[in-house]
Parts: sequence; C-alpha cells; structure tokens
Amino acid sequence: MADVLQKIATNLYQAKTDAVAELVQEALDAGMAPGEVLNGALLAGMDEVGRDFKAGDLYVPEVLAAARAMQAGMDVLRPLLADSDIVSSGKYVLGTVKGDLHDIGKNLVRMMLEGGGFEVIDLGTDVEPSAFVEAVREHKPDLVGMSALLTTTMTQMKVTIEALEKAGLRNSVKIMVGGAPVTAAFAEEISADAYAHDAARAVDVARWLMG
Ligand code: B12
Repeated sequence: MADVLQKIATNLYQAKTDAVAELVQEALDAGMAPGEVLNGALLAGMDEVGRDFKAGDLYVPEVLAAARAMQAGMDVLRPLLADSDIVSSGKYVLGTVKGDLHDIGKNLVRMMLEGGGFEVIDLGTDVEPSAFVEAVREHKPDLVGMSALLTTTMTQMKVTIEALEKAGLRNSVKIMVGGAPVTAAFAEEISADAYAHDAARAVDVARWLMG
C-alpha cells in the first residue's frame, strides 16, 4: 500500500502527469482513503519539489510541470473529496491575492472546503482587492479566504480587508488567511478573523467561524 504512495510521489516529481492520475486511481481502487492519497503522495511529492526548487536543483518549468502532474492527481481525487461530506456548511469566496500566481494550495483549500460541504466561489489568482469586494457584494458569502505565497504579496491581504471596510462589507463576512509565509500573528495584525496552516485545518476553522 505505502508503495503506491511512494510511486505517485516519484512520478509527480518527474512530472509524469498520466502516470500520476493512473496511480491515484489505482490507490483508490485498492481501498485507500482520498485524504491518505492527498497527504501521503501528492503533498509529499510536492514538498520534495519545493525543497529542490529552493535548493536550486529544480527550475521553474520543472516545478510547473510537477504542479500540473499534481493537478492531474487532484482531478481524480476531487469528486471523492467533494462527496465525502454532506452538510451544506456555508458560502465561501476564495482567491489568491493581487500579484500572486500560486494556486496549488488555494485549490487544495477549495477542494477540502467543498469536501466539507461549503459552496466555494473561486476567484482564481492575482485577484484585485476590488474583485474581492465585488464578489462579496454579488455572492453575499459567509466567509472570505485569501491565499498568498510570497512575502511581497501577503501585504495585499491587508489592502483587501481595508477595501472591504471601505465598501461597508467587512462586518458581513468572516475573513480567513493562509499560505506558506502567513502566520497567526500576521492574521491578527491585519485584523483577519482567522488563520489556518493547511487545507484540512481550513475546513475546521471555517466551521468554527460559522459557529
Ligand atoms: C509551485 C511553486 C511555484 C509555481 C506556482 C504554480 C501554481 N500554479 O501554483 C511557479 C513556478 C509559477 C512559481 C512562481 C514563482 N515563485 Co513559487 N513556489 C512554488 C513552490 C515550489 C511550491 C508552492 C506550493 O504549491 N506548495 C504546495 C501547497 C500545497 O502549499 P501552500 O501553497 O503553502 O498551501 C497550503 C497552506 O499554505 C494552506 N493555504 C494556502 N492558501 C490558503 C488560503 C487560506 C484561506 C487558508 C486558510 C489556507 C491556505 O493550505 C494549503 C494546503 O495545505 C514554493 C516553495 C514551497 N515549498 O512552498 C515556491 C515559492 C512560494 N515561490 C517563490 C518565488 C520567489 C516565486 C517567484 C517569484 C519565482 C520567480 N523568480 O519567478 C514566482 C512568483 C510568481 C507570482 N507572481 O506569483 C518563493 C517565495 C519566497 C517568498 N518568501 O516570498 C518560494 C517559497 C520558493 C523559494 N523558497 O524561493 N512558484
């Protein structure tokens, strides 16, 4: 069983998109839980990619190719994660902040939230503060989630909160922030309502915020 997880991680690292999708299906057919495949194979493989990118052993095109392979695996898992919980828990507007193109973590948060019964409106990446404001006005969500992976873009979270305040919408939503450089202390500093370290915890925190 653990063997197939290792195989998926290795194929992900090598950006073998089709093999990743096939092996994820194989793992599920063998009775593994979607969460186990997500954490033990896809996230583990992406972690290794991240480490080697940081060390300069991998370059941007290779990381992008691995990210595509991860998405292929996530496409197989997605319907199962979405079906794994039933109760409709609330409406959630989610996006990666202005200037930031990283969306793998944000997409994972979306998948897990959908799995937790939330209706998610995904605004994508590089989302202007005004686009968050418009989405809140239009969809009237219970929660807003912002993702940032760069220390240079996490400041946009504060700008977005200020834009919501200015539009008179701040108190109509609970705001959650996340992404590798974001911390609970930063969330408090910018007056967000909560921080979550990963996608699984994002669901717990979202439920907690919904009361
Ligand atoms: C993949 C990747 C890319 C891909 C992105 C592909 C894509 N579609 O997302 C590409 C190649 C495009 C890229 C580009 C760049 N990248 Co990049 N990238 C990464 C890498 C290797 C992995 C990120 C990732 O996907 N991790 C896996 C996911 C699952 O983790 P995560 O995003 O942290 O998400 C989890 C939690 O944080 C949380 N979470 C995330 N969002 C949210 C939101 C909410 C609301 C909540 C509650 C929780 C939550 O839950 C998630 C799941 O558990 C990281 C290194 C790393 N290991 O982090 C660098 C990294 C983030 N990149 C970095 C840099 C510098 C860049 C570039 C500037 C490089 C360049 N010179 O061009 C550009 C910037 C482009 C831009 N404008 O955004 C730096 C950032 C440094 C910093 N401190 O600011 C890093 C840390 C690498 C490094 N060590 O140098 N990158």
